[in-house]
Amino acid sequence: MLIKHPTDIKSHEITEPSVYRDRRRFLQATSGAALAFAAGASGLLMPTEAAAGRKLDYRRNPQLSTDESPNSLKDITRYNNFYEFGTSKEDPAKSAHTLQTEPWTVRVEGEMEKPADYHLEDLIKSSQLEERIYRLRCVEAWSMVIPWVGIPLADLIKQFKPTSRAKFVEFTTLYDPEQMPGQRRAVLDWPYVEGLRMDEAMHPLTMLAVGLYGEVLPNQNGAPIRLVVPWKYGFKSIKSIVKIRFTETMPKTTWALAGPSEYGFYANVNPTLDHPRWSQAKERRIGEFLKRKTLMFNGYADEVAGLYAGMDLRRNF
Ligand SMILES: Nc1nc2c(c(=O)[nH]1)N[C@H]1C(S)=C(S)[C@@H](COP(=O)(O)O)O[C@H]1N2
Ligand SMILES: [Mo]
Repeated sequence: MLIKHPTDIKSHEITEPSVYRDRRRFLQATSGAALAFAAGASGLLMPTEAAAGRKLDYRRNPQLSTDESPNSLKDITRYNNFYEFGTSKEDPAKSAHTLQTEPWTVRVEGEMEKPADYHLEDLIKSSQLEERIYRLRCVEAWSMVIPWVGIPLADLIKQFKPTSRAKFVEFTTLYDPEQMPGQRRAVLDWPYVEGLRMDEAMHPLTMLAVGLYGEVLPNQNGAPIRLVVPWKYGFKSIKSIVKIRFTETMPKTTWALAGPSEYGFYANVNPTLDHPRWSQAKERRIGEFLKRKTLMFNGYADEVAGLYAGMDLRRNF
């Protein structure tokens, strides 16, 4: 991302609408089934069992979903940014199988009542899973539409009871060069860190995703739990989270450290503010030929513009 310009689309990335329609029908038939994480909690699953692809029990949230057609499962799982598994878009799909996602523990600490380690299944069980179809706009000027399954981050934060000193939330990805071979190269300052202001983290659109297309997240998409913040550039949506920390001061985030003039803390999608090396005015929807205009806050301005009232977005980029 730091070094490359928007990459060109390859033929295998073209969306196949027929595949998508079949998938929808399949999901309608199965989405009521209570499966997946309940089984994990009862101890029936061996730690080595591949989790990706297990069906999730969730309810749709059409109010918070775009009615644009989602990209194909193929696009979403074969064109990824996940530098822990390599810097090219094809690397994560090839290499992320070495990540062990069960069992998985998330450390929650910092400015809060009772710092603790949480089993992933317990975090998931504490809230109703929802499907929300969101646009994802990468800072590299491509975009996708993805049907996530996850939990509102606000639900969890309320349970964690942060103190009044908590102004930001910091997220950290697993650091384990054995499982994440990309971490053996110093392309970024590992582990990957991201952060949100508390009001951004509490916004109803912000979610922690544990699935997509109705099934447990594929490793390359950030299994077993990743952030999704649809009005910000894709790099804010940190994958494979092992730590959530409430802080008083603004977290030092990986991309802002790597290139402070190119990537800011806020990283709100903004077509009027170009990246120093390329325009942000347009984007290529993966699977489409012609570019489309990028929308302010990735099209979520009605919902989120108020968070930044009175702020200079050219300075706070
Ligand atoms: N840990 C980690 N999280 C990450 C990244 C990464 O390299 N490492 N890449 C980011 C970028 S640049 C994008 S665009 C999105 C891509 O998410 P997707 O592959 O699920 O579409 O993940 C983000 N989260
Ligand atoms: Mo990105």
